[in-house]
Amino acid sequence: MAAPGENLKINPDRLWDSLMEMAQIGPGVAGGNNRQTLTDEDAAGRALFQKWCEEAGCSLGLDQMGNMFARREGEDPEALPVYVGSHLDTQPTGGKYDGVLGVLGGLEIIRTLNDLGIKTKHPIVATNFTNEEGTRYAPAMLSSGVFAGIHTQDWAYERQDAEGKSFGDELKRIGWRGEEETGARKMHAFFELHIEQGPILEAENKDIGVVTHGQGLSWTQVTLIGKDSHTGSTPMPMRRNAGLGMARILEKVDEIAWSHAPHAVGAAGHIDVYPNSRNVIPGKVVFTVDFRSPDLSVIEDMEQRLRLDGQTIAQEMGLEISFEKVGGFDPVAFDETCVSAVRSAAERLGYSHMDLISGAGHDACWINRVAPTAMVMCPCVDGLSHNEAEEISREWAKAGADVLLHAVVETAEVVG
Ligand code: HGY
Ligand code: MN
Ligand code: MN
Repeated sequence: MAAPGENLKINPDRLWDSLMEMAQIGPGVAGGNNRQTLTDEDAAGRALFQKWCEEAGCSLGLDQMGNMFARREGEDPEALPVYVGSHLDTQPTGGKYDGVLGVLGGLEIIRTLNDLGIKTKHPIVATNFTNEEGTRYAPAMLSSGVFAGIHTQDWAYERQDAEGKSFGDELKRIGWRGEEETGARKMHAFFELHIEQGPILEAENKDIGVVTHGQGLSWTQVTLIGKDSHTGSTPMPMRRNAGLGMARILEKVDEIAWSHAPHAVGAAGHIDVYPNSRNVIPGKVVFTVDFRSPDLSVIEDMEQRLRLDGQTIAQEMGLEISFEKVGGFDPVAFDETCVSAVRSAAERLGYSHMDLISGAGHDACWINRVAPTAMVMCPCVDGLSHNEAEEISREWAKAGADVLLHAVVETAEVVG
């Protein structure tokens, strides 16, 4: 496939302006975003994305998981499209770029090709996957997971948020449940532009991460049952303190992850304490342990040790313990042809680059099961993400979107 000329570039100001306009929807309290999936804010962000795509001449598709597809026609309507996208939903204290850069980077490609009157053999489809974050509804990457046949749609519809509202009901309530069968679409290839969400690219002074692999993820929800009792009048030997049990288990989680240094990581970000009253010993805690590693055998070892150590601690303290696997995927190796298109684009455009393993999970990790897939990453300041202070430079956004443009256009094959 002929590579595009090095002068083919996106419009960086237009991309940046779109990022800043989208960031106005579902603002956080500290400069970032709280546009959680299937909220009214999510609906508003979707509507803005749809408006922009229609203005760019795209035809819009929507599947039964709310995944959005904005199609720019190719010269060969029978050719499978090249998809390019990510997610618009954010963490409760999320940044302006996580996911959004990939969705609006896809739109910017379509806008740029329109400006230049460039035609491609394969159609190009800008994409927004529902509920990548997995915060309001576990697991993460839920809708790309249904699209790739990992989860059934019925199971996904039954997921409940902390208030007991189901995914299916909320998707319908915000009016973004489509008719298309989820996963019926076939892809020629899929590309996702994403901020690194880690410190490597900035530390190595590289503009572009050529993502060859994605590390695997494991989410185990742990429930500990003790006994609510008075924090003042209950003698220490009589306490069944589920909160203390959790603290001891989380110490073990840290120890287990460190035992597989330097690549493994482990922590708990979700913790519910009941009754969560200042003068009641917690009788119940529910928390989710997030383990990750590029090596599947390391993930399996960490999961096993969590269960063994958790049972020992619970037994010693007279607590009941149960475990539920609530999310996870194996380490991912992306498609070599697509990865090479990313790498050669960075070289052609003169952007510093390095191969990278993605530390975070992404929709691309599931789509990689059903189509040749690769990712482009750009640095973020101090490697910070899932924090309202998440920041990138205009130059990094431009470099990432330029490389994405070249990889997509090369794969979609310019004609005429
Ligand atoms: O959890 C993840 O890695 C992604 O940010 N959802
Ligand atoms: Mn993301
Ligand atoms: Mn995220």
